[in-house]
Amino acid sequence: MELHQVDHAEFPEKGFTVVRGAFHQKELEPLRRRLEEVMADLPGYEARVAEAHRAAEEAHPMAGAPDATAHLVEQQRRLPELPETAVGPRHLRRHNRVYPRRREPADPVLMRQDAEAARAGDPWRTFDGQVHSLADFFAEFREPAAHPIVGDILSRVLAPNVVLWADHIFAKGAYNNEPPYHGANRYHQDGFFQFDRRTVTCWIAFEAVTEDNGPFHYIPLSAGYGQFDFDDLGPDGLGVELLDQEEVVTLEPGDMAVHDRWSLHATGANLTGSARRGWALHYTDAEARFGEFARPVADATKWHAVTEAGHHVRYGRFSGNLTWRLVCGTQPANGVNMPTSS
Ligand SMILES: O=C(O)CCC(=O)C(=O)O
Repeated sequence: MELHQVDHAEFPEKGFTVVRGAFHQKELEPLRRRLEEVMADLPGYEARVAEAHRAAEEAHPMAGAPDATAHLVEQQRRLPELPETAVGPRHLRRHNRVYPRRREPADPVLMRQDAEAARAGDPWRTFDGQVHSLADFFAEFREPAAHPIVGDILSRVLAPNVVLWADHIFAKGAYNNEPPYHGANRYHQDGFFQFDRRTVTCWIAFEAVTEDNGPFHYIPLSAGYGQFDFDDLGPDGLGVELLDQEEVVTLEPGDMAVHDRWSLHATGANLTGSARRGWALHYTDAEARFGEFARPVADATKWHAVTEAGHHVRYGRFSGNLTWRLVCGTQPANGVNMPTSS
């Protein structure tokens, strides 16, 4: 396994790249401060987001809509009971999921001591999870989401006209050992089946991402694989011949990892005593249509609506951010932000 410094000229071949030093430490300071406030009352913030989504869902009911994620939730629920096997020396597998193996086993004593110490101090140290839709609620996040450096890379690797449709923080607490992958995040493709055009994710590091605290693992597109159903890698999973081509990417604070929706990626566990956080921003081509395009269904746009207020409702549930903001180019006359005629 080698560490690579990649370059965006390689994006079409590899499906990922890193923009080194995309943001200065000073530029990230207002975001960090806002995050501390959000974390000081996370339930309050989550209730605010849920209320905004509920209001949009109630205004646009979709009676009889199927639950498009039920099968994934069910698979996830059963996973911890299923046996774990090795795939080569550095990966493990449970059922149809494959993930990086921890380099060292979790130490329960260390974890307990740290959790006790953290309770009175930094809440991020004990938080494994996500915080959603910050760009909807805070200018500190809205502005960098559409920063010229972000628009520049997206116009080169995605499309001339691009919208931000979702954003969230991914956090791994100190010594994280979250089941069912022991603190790792399993190999998956972002997929985003709700678009008929490409999407790209930008992930901005708040802390240095090292080999020890949850680095990205990418399998370049050029390794040769198809499209999966998100993290369902099928009965054969990923073989060692693909996993041997994995590249481990580390980041400095302010670096931005960028990947395509069909790039297979995972992250490792956090073996250190400090939190590791990144801000993931999901962008799509503003000319995309909103529907069920990457899975074969008879009527791809059934159960998908863009309301007059510009909210996106999918299978009766709110989808992505409240506002799908244009970050580069111009808003096309058709495409993903155009209200659905009813
Ligand atoms: O931060 C992580 O652990 C996962 C990030 C990820 O999978 C993504 O941004 O697509």
